[in-house]
Amino acid sequence: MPRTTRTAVLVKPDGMQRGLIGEIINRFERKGLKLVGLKMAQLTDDMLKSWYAEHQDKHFFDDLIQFMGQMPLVAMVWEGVECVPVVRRLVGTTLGREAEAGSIRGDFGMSQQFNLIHASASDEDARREIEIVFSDHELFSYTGAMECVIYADDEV
Ligand code: FUP
Repeated sequence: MPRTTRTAVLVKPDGMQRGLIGEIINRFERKGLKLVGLKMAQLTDDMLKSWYAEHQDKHFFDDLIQFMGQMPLVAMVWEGVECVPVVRRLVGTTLGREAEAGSIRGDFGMSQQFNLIHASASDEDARREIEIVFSDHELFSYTGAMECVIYADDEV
């Protein structure tokens, strides 16, 4: 049976400056995903180094940390059945100019670094990333009024 999971999303500095917060939230809402956490926050170097730990030896690491920490971001947690891969498909592949048309990066981006949005790559990454930015009391569980028409009974 498919599992209901959560994923972490950041609207990055370029996405903030491009005015894409509403567009991004709208796409996830239309898809049928549930927003369970939302905040604006400026991430510290320590938070970002932990967030991007897998890239610490890459040539772009320092630039990435500097870029992501330069201004407040919008951080979100979305929930749904197999949420991590669903959101990754809506976001599109890393390089904007090659990302699939219809995806967020495919529709709005041209760049690799300025790729507008982050979405967790795995359930394990999602748990780790959510903990970096959100406390337990900032995450919510509730029943959405439309869930009965978004999922069949045997899907949740
Ligand atoms: P993604 O999972 O699609 O967000 O991308 P990655 O985890 O591969 O990369 C994390 C971030 O590092 C990207 F969003 C952009 C940045 N990056 C660069 O700036 N240069 C590179 O060559 C690769 C990634």
